[in-house]
Amino acid sequence: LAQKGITVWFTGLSASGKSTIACALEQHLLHLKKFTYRLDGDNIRFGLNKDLGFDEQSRTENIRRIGEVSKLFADASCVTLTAFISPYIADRAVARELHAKAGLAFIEVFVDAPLAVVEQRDPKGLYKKARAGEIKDFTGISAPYEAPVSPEVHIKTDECDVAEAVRRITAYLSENSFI
Ligand code: GGZ
Repeated sequence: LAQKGITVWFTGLSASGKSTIACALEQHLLHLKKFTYRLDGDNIRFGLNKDLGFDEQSRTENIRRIGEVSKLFADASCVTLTAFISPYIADRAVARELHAKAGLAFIEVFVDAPLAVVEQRDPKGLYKKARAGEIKDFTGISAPYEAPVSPEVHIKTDECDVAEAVRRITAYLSENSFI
């Protein structure tokens, strides 16, 4: 019997490492010959969701659509990886509920890096701009980030490198027979 699809839902601040870990996990899964696909800002915010900004309503709609799309991919037997800040608990709960109703597993991975650390990294200079008031509604600075209360996997990126993060997520998935 073919294995069911799942969604591995990454959440965390900008520059926390969501995309990096999701990319590395995708490579690992491809190596294992798994059908996998990664949804991120590059293929969603520049396409399907290019009409959306970063105010609270737009983020909720962003996450609602990503929840629907990831459910469809999972329904098509895909190991679907999503890498979006997804700052609101309620919005992530909607995505989770959508999967539950379809009988599909939803694995929330909290990519947990302290604000001081991501602000220090600031790979695109966005935190600096947000502090200067040049970007409004910036997560962690002028917009909220609601951390998950009981994520399936909790990665503290200042204590765990990318390879270790991939091992931890993969271990969770195989221990629960999701891959
Ligand atoms: C947060 C912003 C903002 C604001 C632009 N707040 O580090 P990045 O650049 O590449 O990733 C961030 C990305 C966040 O988009 P998401 O779709 O993941 O956000 S959400 O789930 O909250 O809808 C950042 C960039 O877009 N960016 N403006 N104001 N991040």
